[in-house]
Amino acid sequence: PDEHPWWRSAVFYQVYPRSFADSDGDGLGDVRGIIGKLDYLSDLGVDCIWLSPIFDSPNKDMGYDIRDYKAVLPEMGTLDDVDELIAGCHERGMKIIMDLVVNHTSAEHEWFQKAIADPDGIYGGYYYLVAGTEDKPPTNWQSFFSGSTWRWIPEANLWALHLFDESQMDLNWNNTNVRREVAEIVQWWLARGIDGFRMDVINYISKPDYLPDGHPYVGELLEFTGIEHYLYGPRLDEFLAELRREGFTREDGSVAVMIGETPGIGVQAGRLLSGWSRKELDLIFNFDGLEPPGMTRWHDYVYDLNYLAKFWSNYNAKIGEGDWVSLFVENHDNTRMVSKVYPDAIHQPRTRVAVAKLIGTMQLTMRGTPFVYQGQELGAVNEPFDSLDELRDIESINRYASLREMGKTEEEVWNHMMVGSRDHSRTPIRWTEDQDDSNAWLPGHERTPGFSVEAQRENPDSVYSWYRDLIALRHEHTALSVGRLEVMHHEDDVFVYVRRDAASSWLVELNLGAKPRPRPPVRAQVTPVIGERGATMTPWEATVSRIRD
Ligand code: ISL
Repeated sequence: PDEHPWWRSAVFYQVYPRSFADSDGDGLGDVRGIIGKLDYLSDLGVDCIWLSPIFDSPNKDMGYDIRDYKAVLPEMGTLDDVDELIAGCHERGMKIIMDLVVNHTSAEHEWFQKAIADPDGIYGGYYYLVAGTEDKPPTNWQSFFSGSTWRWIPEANLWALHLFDESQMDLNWNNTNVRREVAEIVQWWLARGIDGFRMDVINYISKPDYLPDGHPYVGELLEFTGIEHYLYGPRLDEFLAELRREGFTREDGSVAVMIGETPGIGVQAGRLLSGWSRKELDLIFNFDGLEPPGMTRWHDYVYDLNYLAKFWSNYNAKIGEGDWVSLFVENHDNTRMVSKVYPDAIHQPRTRVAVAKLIGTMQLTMRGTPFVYQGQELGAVNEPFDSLDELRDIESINRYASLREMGKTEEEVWNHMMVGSRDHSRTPIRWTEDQDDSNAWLPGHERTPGFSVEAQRENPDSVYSWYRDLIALRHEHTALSVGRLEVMHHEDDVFVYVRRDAASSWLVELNLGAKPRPRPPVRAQVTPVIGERGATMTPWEATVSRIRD
């Protein structure tokens, strides 16, 4: 293989466009807003932007329900704006990838509209349309966003499959036309200069032709009845390899980066999907680091960073030369890690800063490719929402309704929402101290002084400055990105490791807890470069030091 393809040492940054930057003040972030912040991203040290969907969409699932893959949502901009955005990234030496959401389309996509108008025609084969009667869905499958995976389409007298919301219709990848269309969409965007894609729930695309019931026990275990039929479907490897060849390969033979969002895929299955010799994906997102075993995003518990330390170091120990790890702690589907680790962070700005720096340090000095989610570099915390009518996410709204139907009290369900709602990480980025978001599509109330971009850029002790300095250090010294990882010590919240290559060696010392701890002795001579290094490790301390051999 390529010794180290560019994406191994890159720092990715996820932009959630509707909440990133709003250039025209209409309450919705837009493409011109992002263009206006490219210098910000470049100063931070971002190598590649991942743009959550900006395509034409009815926005039932905030753009993860695409109506037209080759058009931009008018409120977000135009294709010309996107061309300018791509050029702006490339001018600054950054790359940019988009979100490929092709497990499903919006029900408003013309393919689906044509399919239900003429189920026997070409487009009828694009989806899972099953004949039957309205009282009996074809299988017992449960959708991710509550209720059955089957929607009754009265005008066609058919059932249609949706693993997510009832407005997100699953494409039938066994159909060759579907696969050809997807490859063509990818080629079309590559021709515009896009450097690759993050591929939404891509491990779910292969399903059997005939869909059987899900096993009730499997459903109970994983919460989603039926999942064993598509979590790693029969033709998944074939479809990914084909898409790599037909879609992602450019005329000159180079391949645009393919990053799979792969919920439920563990370390070894992940290697089958992304090991270099497999010629399928380049990287996968393994979600097991976000919650310890037995926990989900909806459980109310305090996240222990020792778990993440073990998860990332064990992950590296289990893989081979042709495999690589993606390092992420947040995205637009998860609550803020600072709040998971320290729930009262919103009221304790100093601890909030320390915890945010600690998390960032582990993510940016561990072996793997970091994906920073917008706001992480500002120490963003969960949003103190007041009531249900402030929430926008379809998953939360559906879940709220179904838990109320099951007899839970309003208070119970609201507390549950405040634990796991995806809206926590979707409020607008605060660029200035006095920014007025009152007309935003999802307004935030969190207004702690000193946490806006404006304030943090001027403050050398801010979370922002810490991220910027760390990323710069990582760029300067390849030991910190692609170098070896040696765990020296992990006990009583103290996690110490070395990153090393032929050019330099680094010591990372982390106190993953709220108590001061003695610093484990180090034999080599070390000079702290990021953070301070006293005899005792302060609560939540993070230090990166150069080792002089
Ligand atoms: O929703 C889940 C469980 O509650 C997740 O496991 C889910 O499968 C995963 O987060 C998928 O997310 C992606 O696809 C969704 C979209 O809503 C998310 O925003 C996107 O990241 C459907 O397109």
